[in-house]
Amino acid sequence: MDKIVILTGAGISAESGMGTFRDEDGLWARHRIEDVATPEGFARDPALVQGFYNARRIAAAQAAPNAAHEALARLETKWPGEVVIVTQNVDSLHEAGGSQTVLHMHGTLAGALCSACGHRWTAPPEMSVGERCPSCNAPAARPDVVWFGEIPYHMEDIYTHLTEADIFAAIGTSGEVYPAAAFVREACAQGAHTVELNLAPSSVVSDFAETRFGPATQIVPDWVEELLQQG
Ligand code: BV8
Ligand code: ZN
Repeated sequence: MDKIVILTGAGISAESGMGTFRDEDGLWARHRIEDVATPEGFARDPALVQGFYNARRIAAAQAAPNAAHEALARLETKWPGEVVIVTQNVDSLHEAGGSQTVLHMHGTLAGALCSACGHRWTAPPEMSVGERCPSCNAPAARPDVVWFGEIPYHMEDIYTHLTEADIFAAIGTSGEVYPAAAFVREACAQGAHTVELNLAPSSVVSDFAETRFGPATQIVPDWVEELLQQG
């Protein structure tokens, strides 16, 4: 039975009130990427970076999954084949919407990581500068997110899923960040049918066989219902 692999980005969480990155009022409009989403930026100004992630962690904890998250959970439950979500998002809205198989390639706001010993634990709502690691006690705690220049998580599993995909969909992502933006080419090279569901054409829209434009809370449930009708 057909395997469906779905890449999601900030756009799927936009209607849950979460900021996107590159839309005009997006997160990056207020911060330079280099200052808040790189290891160098964290070393330079840990208070700015912890503050940036604390604000997003608190906002994410108060956000609710939207009809697009819930439609993907319905697809996973009702589709006879495997459904895998690979998300660039660091919020937990896919899980809150009922999805079981979610790979967070850029990490999660809910996670904390010790840069001294590699220990991982559930982050407090707000992390402070010099937060101590519960395992080695070093003042080396950081958000467990993947910054620019760092290796994304689950890459081996993701490439395996891409080789096995019969359908590859990208939802709510601008196709600006690699290696995620190149997943469609991997899937296409393996014969998958590729579809982009987005508010506006992404930077890699020409790599997709099919495109559907509109707000995710409208076009994702429609797409899922059509798939489930086909069976
Ligand atoms: C790596 C951290 C090596 C957590 C993030 C030059 C050329 C090419 C690549 C590079 C280069 N120089 C450097 C690189 C590599 C670099 C990169 O890609 N840079 C870019 C800027 C050029 N990448 C890396 O460093 C990555 N690591 O490459 O390691 C490697 C390579 C291969 C294999 C192994 C190792 C690490 C990248 C991770 C960076 N961390 N986040 C956090 O703070 O969140 S990236 C950040 O951007 C978020 O994770 C976010 O998810 C991600 C992508 O953004 P989008 O999700 O797409 O969001 P965006 O705002 O851009 O777009 C929103 C879209 O939604 C829009 O299209 C909009 O139209 C749409 N939308 C809006 N509203 C709605 C909607 N759609 C539907 N409905 C709506 N209502
Ligand atoms: Zn430690």
